[in-house]
Amino acid sequence: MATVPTVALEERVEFGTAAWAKALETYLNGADLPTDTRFRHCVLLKDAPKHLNEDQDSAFGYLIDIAEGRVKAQACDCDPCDGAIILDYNRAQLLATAVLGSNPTIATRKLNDARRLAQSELPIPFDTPGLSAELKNVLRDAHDHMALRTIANPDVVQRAQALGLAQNLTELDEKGYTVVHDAFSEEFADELREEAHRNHDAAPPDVGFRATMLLKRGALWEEAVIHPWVITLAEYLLGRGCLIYQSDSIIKGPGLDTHPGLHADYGASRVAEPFPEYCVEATAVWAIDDFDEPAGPTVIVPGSFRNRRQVPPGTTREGGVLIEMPRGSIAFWHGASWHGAMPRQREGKRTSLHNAYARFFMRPLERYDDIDQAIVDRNPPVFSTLCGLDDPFGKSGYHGADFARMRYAADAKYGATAY
Ligand SMILES: O=C(O)CCC(=O)C(=O)O
Ligand SMILES: [Fe+2]
Repeated sequence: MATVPTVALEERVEFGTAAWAKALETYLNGADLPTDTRFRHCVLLKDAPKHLNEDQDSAFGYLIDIAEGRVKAQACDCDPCDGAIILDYNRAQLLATAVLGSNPTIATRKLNDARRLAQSELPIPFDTPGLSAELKNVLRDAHDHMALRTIANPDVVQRAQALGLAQNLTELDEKGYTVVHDAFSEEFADELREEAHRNHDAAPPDVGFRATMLLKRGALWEEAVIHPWVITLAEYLLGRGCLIYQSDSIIKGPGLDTHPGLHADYGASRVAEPFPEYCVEATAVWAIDDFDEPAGPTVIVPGSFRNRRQVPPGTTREGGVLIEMPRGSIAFWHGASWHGAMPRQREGKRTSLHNAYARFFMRPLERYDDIDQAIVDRNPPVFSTLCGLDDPFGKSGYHGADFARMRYAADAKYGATAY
């Protein structure tokens, strides 16, 4: 039986919509607010996707108004609006979909990370100066309650453009790979590195250079797999509803040659040739340590995804381009691309995280449909989708398919390819 998340599919909402405001209002009305609480937070969201704001000349937004024991959360209709906060829709949703959790240090880092990816000092209601401790706590819990229900803007191209990823989409179209820089903080890199080395050190001898099945091995890998820039690139190539195909780390010590020759990541799935014109699998590689030449970086043949076939045996790395990138960068490639990695030529170790994603009808290498419910329940909806819990596969009963999930997948346009 596949794991069933606590938040039902019907409870999911798009950020800033009337349904989103209603869910927030319901939550706040059930919360324990001091009777004399007064709070007003009005947000106008610029550049919302067209399906939410047909009238692109006006901003779209929401209002949280708590006064005399009544809570209103609704579409913002105050015009002109005194003191409205004006935010970019797609950037603000990076925070709206970030579940901060109960550990204050991690919550602060997550908040900072969302702000860094948004390239904006996004205000958040619970940080409004002068709030009572009670109100702050209620608003903080309300934030996570909503983040657990909020889906990312389904208009992937509009989302990518607003997040500053347009050039990355062009590179994926033209070369089959791209690199996003400053994609994660030094602090997060340190946490990932420490945990990766702990996993590798705890492994039996001679198991190789990989640690796999990471989504069942700690919260920081969960956080990494839903990186909003990476998810945007993945959904661009693979369509909405894409799955995690494999989540693993690699630690490469001096002289180690992990990937001699070239390969395509389609290999494990034995995708029939010619490969489909659309992409079925794509890989993100996180440089947790620098990927410079002596570190043994990835090497890739630009445009090789257009060959639409496996790499002929014996093909060498000659003519490939090194993906050199500083720690904190993430490379992302179309899984039909011909690539390998150079041997490490100096002391020390290259630590990397490899998150591969696949179109929703593919069979992933790693199985997560039986993942602990507590793991799914502490993450936003995209995590459940990645684990394969939102689609109908493997969920038929004796009296038919899981039609609710089949409908959800159709309504959410799973598999539709933007490029
Ligand atoms: O470690 C590398 O640089 C390349 C690894 C690889 O081929 C992959 O993650 O698909
Ligand atoms: Fe590969």
